Amino acid sequence: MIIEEITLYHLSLPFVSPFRFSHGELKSHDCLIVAVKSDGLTGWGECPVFPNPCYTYETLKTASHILTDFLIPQILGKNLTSPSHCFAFWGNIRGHNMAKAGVECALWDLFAKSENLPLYKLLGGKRQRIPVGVSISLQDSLSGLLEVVESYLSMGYRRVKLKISPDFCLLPLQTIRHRYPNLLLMADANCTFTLDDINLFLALEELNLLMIEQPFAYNDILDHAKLQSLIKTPVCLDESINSPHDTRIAILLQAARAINLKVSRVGGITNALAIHHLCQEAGIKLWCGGMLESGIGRAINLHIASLPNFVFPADISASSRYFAQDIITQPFVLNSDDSTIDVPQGIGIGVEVDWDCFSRFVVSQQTFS
Ligand code: OSB
Ligand code: MG
Repeated sequence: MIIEEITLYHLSLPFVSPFRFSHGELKSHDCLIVAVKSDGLTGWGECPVFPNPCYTYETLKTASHILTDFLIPQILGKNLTSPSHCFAFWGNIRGHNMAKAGVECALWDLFAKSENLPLYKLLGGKRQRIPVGVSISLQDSLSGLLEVVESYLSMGYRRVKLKISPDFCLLPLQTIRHRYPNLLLMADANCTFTLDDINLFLALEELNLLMIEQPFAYNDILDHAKLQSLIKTPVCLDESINSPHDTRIAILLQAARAINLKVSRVGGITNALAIHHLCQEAGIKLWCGGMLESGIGRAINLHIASLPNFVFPADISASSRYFAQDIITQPFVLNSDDSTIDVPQGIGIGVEVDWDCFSRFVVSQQTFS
Protein backbone atom coordinates (compact mmCIF):
# COMPACT_ATOMS: atom_id res chain seq x y z
CA MET A 1 0.00 0.00 0.00
CA ILE A 2 1.31 3.44 -0.89
CA ILE A 3 1.45 5.72 2.14
CA GLU A 4 -0.29 8.83 0.81
CA GLU A 5 -0.85 10.99 3.88
CA ILE A 6 -0.16 10.94 7.61
CA THR A 7 -1.73 13.23 10.22
CA LEU A 8 -0.32 13.63 13.70
CA TYR A 9 -2.67 14.88 16.45
CA HIS A 10 -1.66 15.97 19.93
CA LEU A 11 -4.61 15.12 22.17
CA SER A 12 -5.25 16.03 25.80
CA LEU A 13 -7.99 13.94 27.44
CA PRO A 14 -8.88 14.82 31.06
CA PHE A 15 -8.95 11.90 33.55
CA VAL A 16 -11.96 11.37 35.82
CA SER A 17 -9.46 11.29 38.70
CA PRO A 18 -5.69 11.93 38.69
CA PHE A 19 -3.45 8.89 38.18
CA ARG A 20 -0.76 8.72 40.89
CA PHE A 21 2.27 6.46 40.78
CA SER A 22 5.88 6.72 41.87
CA HIS A 23 6.71 8.86 38.82
CA GLY A 24 4.22 11.56 39.79
CA GLU A 25 0.64 12.53 39.13
CA LEU A 26 -1.15 12.79 35.78
CA LYS A 27 -4.35 14.83 35.45
CA SER A 28 -4.92 14.15 31.76
CA HIS A 29 -3.90 11.67 29.11
CA ASP A 30 -1.73 13.66 26.71
CA CYS A 31 -0.81 11.56 23.72
CA LEU A 32 -0.12 11.58 20.01
CA ILE A 33 -2.64 10.00 17.66
CA VAL A 34 -1.45 8.93 14.21
CA ALA A 35 -3.76 8.60 11.19
CA VAL A 36 -2.25 6.97 8.08
CA LYS A 37 -4.11 7.16 4.74
CA SER A 38 -3.86 4.86 1.75
CA ASP A 39 -6.27 3.80 -0.94
CA GLY A 40 -9.30 5.50 0.65
CA LEU A 41 -8.65 3.80 4.03
CA THR A 42 -7.41 5.32 7.31
CA GLY A 43 -5.37 3.39 9.87
CA TRP A 44 -5.19 4.70 13.46
CA GLY A 45 -2.42 4.39 16.01
CA GLU A 46 -1.63 5.87 19.42
CA CYS A 47 1.64 6.94 20.95
CA PRO A 48 0.82 7.04 24.69
CA VAL A 49 3.94 8.89 25.70
CA PHE A 50 4.15 11.06 28.85
CA PRO A 51 5.12 14.75 29.03
CA ASN A 52 8.12 13.71 31.20
CA PRO A 53 10.78 11.07 30.55
CA CYS A 54 9.75 9.16 33.69
CA TYR A 55 8.43 5.86 32.38
CA THR A 56 10.68 5.58 29.33
CA TYR A 57 13.11 8.23 28.13
CA GLU A 58 10.61 9.45 25.54
CA THR A 59 8.45 12.55 26.00
CA LEU A 60 5.68 14.16 23.98
CA LYS A 61 8.29 16.50 22.51
CA THR A 62 10.82 13.81 21.59
CA ALA A 63 8.13 11.58 20.10
CA SER A 64 6.72 14.43 18.09
CA HIS A 65 10.23 15.38 16.89
CA ILE A 66 11.15 11.80 15.91
CA LEU A 67 7.82 11.28 14.15
CA THR A 68 7.87 14.59 12.32
CA ASP A 69 11.52 14.68 11.27
CA PHE A 70 12.31 10.98 10.75
CA LEU A 71 9.65 8.27 11.03
CA ILE A 72 6.96 9.93 8.92
CA PRO A 73 9.13 11.40 6.11
CA GLN A 74 10.98 8.09 5.71
CA ILE A 75 7.80 6.12 4.86
CA LEU A 76 5.71 8.81 3.16
CA GLY A 77 5.08 7.93 -0.51
CA LYS A 78 6.63 4.47 -0.05
CA ASN A 79 4.89 1.28 -1.10
CA LEU A 80 4.67 -0.94 1.98
CA THR A 81 3.92 -4.62 1.44
CA SER A 82 3.18 -5.35 5.15
CA PRO A 83 2.90 -3.37 8.41
CA SER A 84 6.38 -4.59 9.47
CA HIS A 85 7.88 -3.29 6.23
CA CYS A 86 8.16 0.17 7.87
CA PHE A 87 11.20 -1.05 9.82
CA ALA A 88 13.11 -1.45 6.55
CA PHE A 89 12.88 2.34 6.16
CA TRP A 90 13.70 3.07 9.81
CA GLY A 91 16.97 1.13 10.10
CA ASN A 92 18.89 4.30 10.96
CA ILE A 93 16.57 5.30 13.82
CA ARG A 94 17.63 3.96 17.22
CA GLY A 95 15.13 3.47 20.02
CA HIS A 96 12.10 5.77 20.34
CA ASN A 97 9.78 2.78 20.60
CA MET A 98 6.65 4.71 21.50
CA ALA A 99 7.01 7.04 18.52
CA LYS A 100 7.53 4.00 16.25
CA ALA A 101 4.56 2.14 17.77
CA GLY A 102 2.23 5.06 16.98
CA VAL A 103 2.84 4.68 13.24
CA GLU A 104 3.36 0.92 13.18
CA CYS A 105 0.04 0.21 14.91
CA ALA A 106 -1.72 2.54 12.44
CA LEU A 107 -0.20 0.46 9.62
CA TRP A 108 -1.58 -2.76 11.17
CA ASP A 109 -5.02 -1.17 11.34
CA LEU A 110 -4.68 -0.05 7.71
CA PHE A 111 -3.59 -3.49 6.48
CA ALA A 112 -6.30 -5.29 8.48
CA LYS A 113 -8.87 -2.93 6.94
CA SER A 114 -7.51 -3.59 3.45
CA GLU A 115 -7.90 -7.33 4.11
CA ASN A 116 -11.39 -6.74 5.50
CA LEU A 117 -10.44 -8.48 8.76
CA PRO A 118 -10.64 -7.57 12.45
CA LEU A 119 -7.04 -6.96 13.59
CA TYR A 120 -7.00 -9.85 16.09
CA LYS A 121 -7.72 -12.32 13.29
CA LEU A 122 -4.76 -11.00 11.31
CA LEU A 123 -2.59 -11.45 14.44
CA GLY A 124 -3.71 -15.01 15.11
CA GLY A 125 -5.74 -14.11 18.20
CA LYS A 126 -8.50 -16.45 19.28
CA ARG A 127 -10.31 -15.04 22.30
CA GLN A 128 -13.10 -12.50 21.90
CA ARG A 129 -13.44 -11.54 25.59
CA ILE A 130 -10.35 -10.40 27.43
CA PRO A 131 -10.12 -10.88 31.22
CA VAL A 132 -9.20 -7.51 32.73
CA GLY A 133 -8.39 -5.85 36.04
CA VAL A 134 -7.79 -2.38 37.35
CA SER A 135 -4.58 -0.57 38.27
CA ILE A 136 -5.01 1.49 41.44
CA SER A 137 -3.03 4.67 42.13
CA LEU A 138 -0.99 5.34 45.28
CA GLN A 139 -3.49 6.48 47.94
CA ASP A 140 -3.28 8.87 50.89
CA SER A 141 -4.95 6.66 53.48
CA LEU A 142 -5.76 3.01 54.10
CA SER A 143 -9.46 3.74 54.53
CA GLY A 144 -9.48 5.64 51.26
CA LEU A 145 -7.66 2.73 49.63
CA LEU A 146 -10.26 0.21 50.82
CA GLU A 147 -13.04 2.44 49.49
CA VAL A 148 -11.39 2.62 46.07
CA VAL A 149 -10.87 -1.17 45.97
CA GLU A 150 -14.44 -1.76 47.11
CA SER A 151 -15.83 0.54 44.42
CA TYR A 152 -13.95 -1.25 41.61
CA LEU A 153 -14.98 -4.67 42.93
CA SER A 154 -18.60 -3.55 43.03
CA MET A 155 -18.30 -2.61 39.34
CA GLY A 156 -17.22 -6.18 38.58
CA TYR A 157 -13.42 -5.99 38.39
CA ARG A 158 -11.92 -9.15 39.79
CA ARG A 159 -8.20 -8.39 39.71
CA VAL A 160 -6.56 -5.49 41.48
CA LYS A 161 -3.07 -4.16 40.88
CA LEU A 162 -1.85 -1.73 43.50
CA LYS A 163 0.84 0.83 42.80
CA ILE A 164 3.42 0.61 45.58
CA SER A 165 6.48 2.60 46.67
CA PRO A 166 8.80 2.36 49.69
CA ASP A 167 6.36 4.36 51.86
CA PHE A 168 3.20 2.70 50.56
CA CYS A 169 3.68 -1.02 50.39
CA LEU A 170 3.42 -3.67 53.10
CA LEU A 171 0.58 -2.22 55.16
CA PRO A 172 -1.64 -1.29 52.20
CA LEU A 173 -1.20 -4.74 50.67
CA GLN A 174 -1.83 -6.46 54.03
CA THR A 175 -4.93 -4.34 54.52
CA ILE A 176 -6.40 -5.33 51.16
CA ARG A 177 -5.47 -8.99 51.61
CA HIS A 178 -7.00 -9.10 55.09
CA ARG A 179 -10.28 -7.70 53.79
CA TYR A 180 -10.33 -9.80 50.58
CA PRO A 181 -8.60 -13.15 51.24
CA ASN A 182 -9.33 -14.54 47.76
CA LEU A 183 -8.90 -11.48 45.55
CA LEU A 184 -6.48 -11.70 42.60
CA LEU A 185 -4.07 -9.10 44.00
CA MET A 186 -0.74 -7.88 42.67
CA ALA A 187 1.64 -4.95 43.14
CA ASP A 188 3.51 -2.66 40.73
CA ALA A 189 6.55 -0.87 42.18
CA ASN A 190 7.56 1.08 39.05
CA CYS A 191 11.28 0.65 39.84
CA THR A 192 11.28 2.05 43.40
CA PHE A 193 13.09 -0.73 45.29
CA THR A 194 16.51 -2.42 45.32
CA LEU A 195 17.86 -5.79 46.44
CA ASP A 196 18.52 -4.16 49.83
CA ASP A 197 14.75 -4.41 50.35
CA ILE A 198 14.86 -8.22 50.23
CA ASN A 199 13.25 -8.54 53.68
CA LEU A 200 10.23 -6.66 52.44
CA PHE A 201 9.84 -9.05 49.50
CA LEU A 202 10.18 -12.01 51.88
CA ALA A 203 7.46 -10.48 54.07
CA LEU A 204 5.18 -10.16 51.03
CA GLU A 205 5.40 -13.90 50.33
CA GLU A 206 2.55 -14.77 52.70
CA LEU A 207 0.14 -12.37 50.98
CA ASN A 208 -0.25 -14.73 48.03
CA LEU A 209 0.27 -12.01 45.43
CA LEU A 210 -0.28 -12.93 41.80
CA MET A 211 3.06 -11.23 41.05
CA ILE A 212 5.30 -8.26 41.89
CA GLU A 213 5.82 -6.00 38.90
CA GLN A 214 9.10 -4.20 38.18
CA PRO A 215 10.45 -3.76 41.70
CA PHE A 216 13.94 -2.71 40.51
CA ALA A 217 15.53 -0.25 38.08
CA TYR A 218 14.03 0.33 34.63
CA ASN A 219 17.13 -1.07 32.93
CA ASP A 220 17.88 -3.92 35.31
CA ILE A 221 17.47 -7.59 34.56
CA LEU A 222 20.26 -9.07 36.73
CA ASP A 223 18.92 -8.04 40.15
CA HIS A 224 15.41 -9.13 39.18
CA ALA A 225 16.90 -12.56 38.41
CA LYS A 226 18.52 -12.62 41.84
CA LEU A 227 15.21 -11.66 43.47
CA GLN A 228 13.26 -14.32 41.54
CA SER A 229 15.74 -16.94 42.78
CA LEU A 230 15.03 -15.87 46.39
CA ILE A 231 11.22 -15.63 46.42
CA LYS A 232 8.30 -17.80 45.33
CA THR A 233 6.06 -14.91 44.32
CA PRO A 234 6.39 -14.45 40.55
CA VAL A 235 8.46 -11.45 39.49
CA CYS A 236 7.03 -9.56 36.50
CA LEU A 237 9.02 -7.26 34.23
CA ASP A 238 7.57 -4.10 32.69
CA GLU A 239 10.02 -1.20 32.14
CA SER A 240 12.98 -3.60 31.63
CA ILE A 241 11.56 -5.28 28.52
CA ASN A 242 11.78 -3.08 25.45
CA SER A 243 12.64 -5.59 22.72
CA PRO A 244 12.74 -9.28 21.81
CA HIS A 245 16.46 -9.12 22.71
CA ASP A 246 15.71 -7.94 26.27
CA THR A 247 13.19 -10.78 26.46
CA ARG A 248 15.81 -13.37 25.49
CA ILE A 249 18.12 -12.08 28.23
CA ALA A 250 15.33 -12.20 30.82
CA ILE A 251 14.46 -15.75 29.78
CA LEU A 252 18.10 -16.88 29.89
CA LEU A 253 18.63 -15.36 33.34
CA GLN A 254 15.24 -16.56 34.66
CA ALA A 255 14.61 -12.99 35.76
CA ALA A 256 10.81 -13.22 35.69
CA ARG A 257 7.92 -15.65 35.51
CA ALA A 258 5.64 -13.08 33.92
CA ILE A 259 5.96 -10.11 31.58
CA ASN A 260 3.69 -7.10 31.29
CA LEU A 261 3.66 -6.62 27.52
CA LYS A 262 2.82 -3.18 26.17
CA VAL A 263 2.78 -2.74 22.42
CA SER A 264 3.86 0.89 22.75
CA ARG A 265 6.84 0.14 25.00
CA VAL A 266 8.29 -2.48 22.63
CA GLY A 267 7.90 -0.40 19.46
CA GLY A 268 4.72 -1.88 18.02
CA ILE A 269 2.88 -5.04 17.16
CA THR A 270 5.70 -6.69 15.18
CA ASN A 271 7.95 -6.78 18.27
CA ALA A 272 5.01 -7.64 20.53
CA LEU A 273 4.31 -10.72 18.41
CA ALA A 274 7.98 -11.76 18.51
CA ILE A 275 8.04 -11.36 22.32
CA HIS A 276 4.77 -13.27 22.59
CA HIS A 277 6.23 -16.22 20.69
CA LEU A 278 9.55 -16.20 22.59
CA CYS A 279 7.70 -16.23 25.94
CA GLN A 280 5.28 -18.91 24.85
CA GLU A 281 8.19 -21.18 23.97
CA ALA A 282 9.98 -20.43 27.25
CA GLY A 283 6.92 -20.87 29.47
CA ILE A 284 6.85 -17.21 30.56
CA LYS A 285 3.27 -16.00 31.02
CA LEU A 286 2.22 -12.68 29.57
CA TRP A 287 -0.47 -10.15 30.25
CA CYS A 288 -1.29 -6.98 28.42
CA GLY A 289 -0.29 -3.79 30.21
CA GLY A 290 -1.73 -0.33 29.68
CA MET A 291 -0.59 3.26 29.36
CA LEU A 292 -3.96 4.86 30.22
CA GLU A 293 -4.71 4.89 26.49
CA SER A 294 -7.59 6.52 24.66
CA GLY A 295 -10.12 4.30 22.90
CA ILE A 296 -7.74 3.90 19.96
CA GLY A 297 -4.80 2.52 21.95
CA ARG A 298 -7.20 0.54 24.15
CA ALA A 299 -8.65 -1.19 21.05
CA ILE A 300 -5.15 -2.13 19.87
CA ASN A 301 -4.38 -3.57 23.32
CA LEU A 302 -7.53 -5.70 23.25
CA HIS A 303 -6.60 -7.16 19.87
CA ILE A 304 -3.09 -8.15 20.92
CA ALA A 305 -4.40 -9.52 24.25
CA SER A 306 -6.47 -12.08 22.35
CA LEU A 307 -3.31 -14.10 21.59
CA PRO A 308 -3.00 -17.39 23.47
CA ASN A 309 -0.03 -16.65 25.76
CA PHE A 310 -1.75 -13.65 27.40
CA VAL A 311 -2.84 -15.57 30.47
CA PHE A 312 -3.18 -13.09 33.35
CA PRO A 313 -5.91 -10.39 33.39
CA ALA A 314 -4.94 -7.27 31.44
CA ASP A 315 -4.52 -3.64 32.60
CA ILE A 316 -7.29 -2.69 30.18
CA SER A 317 -10.19 -1.20 32.11
CA ALA A 318 -13.44 0.28 30.78
CA SER A 319 -13.23 3.74 29.18
CA SER A 320 -15.20 5.22 32.11
CA ARG A 321 -12.46 4.20 34.57
CA TYR A 322 -10.25 6.81 32.88
CA PHE A 323 -12.38 9.36 31.00
CA ALA A 324 -15.78 11.03 31.28
CA GLN A 325 -15.64 11.24 27.50
CA ASP A 326 -13.60 8.89 25.28
CA ILE A 327 -12.84 9.71 21.61
CA ILE A 328 -14.60 6.70 20.06
CA THR A 329 -18.29 6.23 19.22
CA GLN A 330 -18.63 3.10 21.38
CA PRO A 331 -16.56 3.42 24.55
CA PHE A 332 -15.37 0.17 26.13
CA VAL A 333 -17.51 -1.30 28.88
CA LEU A 334 -16.79 -4.00 31.44
CA ASN A 335 -18.73 -7.26 31.27
CA SER A 336 -19.38 -7.31 35.00
CA ASP A 337 -20.38 -10.98 35.10
CA ASP A 338 -16.86 -12.19 34.27
CA SER A 339 -14.59 -9.09 34.47
CA THR A 340 -13.87 -9.05 30.74
CA ILE A 341 -13.95 -6.55 27.88
CA ASP A 342 -14.98 -7.56 24.36
CA VAL A 343 -12.48 -7.43 21.50
CA PRO A 344 -14.02 -5.11 18.87
CA GLN A 345 -15.35 -7.20 15.99
CA GLY A 346 -15.35 -4.57 13.21
CA ILE A 347 -12.56 -4.52 10.62
CA GLY A 348 -9.12 -3.22 11.61
CA ILE A 349 -9.01 -2.05 15.23
CA GLY A 350 -12.81 -2.04 15.03
CA VAL A 351 -13.55 1.35 16.58
CA GLU A 352 -14.78 4.60 15.02
CA VAL A 353 -13.49 8.01 16.01
CA ASP A 354 -16.20 10.26 17.45
CA TRP A 355 -15.17 13.44 15.64
CA ASP A 356 -17.14 15.78 17.92
CA CYS A 357 -15.30 14.57 21.02
CA PHE A 358 -12.03 14.06 19.21
CA SER A 359 -11.84 17.64 17.93
CA ARG A 360 -12.64 19.02 21.39
CA PHE A 361 -9.50 17.37 22.77
CA VAL A 362 -7.09 18.19 19.94
CA VAL A 363 -4.34 20.57 21.08
CA SER A 364 -2.57 20.71 17.72
CA GLN A 365 -2.30 18.75 14.49
CA GLN A 366 -0.07 18.48 11.43
CA THR A 367 -0.61 16.71 8.13
CA PHE A 368 2.19 15.30 5.96
CA SER A 369 1.59 14.39 2.35
O1 OSB B 1 3.56 0.71 35.18
O2 OSB B 1 1.99 -0.41 34.31
C1 OSB B 1 2.49 0.67 34.59
C2 OSB B 1 0.13 3.50 33.63
C3 OSB B 1 1.03 4.37 33.08
C4 OSB B 1 2.36 4.06 33.07
C5 OSB B 1 2.81 2.87 33.60
C6 OSB B 1 1.91 1.97 34.14
C7 OSB B 1 0.55 2.30 34.19
C8 OSB B 1 -0.48 1.49 34.81
C9 OSB B 1 -1.92 1.72 34.39
O3 OSB B 1 -0.27 0.70 35.68
C10 OSB B 1 -2.40 0.80 33.34
C11 OSB B 1 -3.70 1.25 32.72
O4 OSB B 1 -4.73 1.18 33.40
O5 OSB B 1 -3.67 1.68 31.54
MG1 MG C 1 4.11 -1.33 35.44
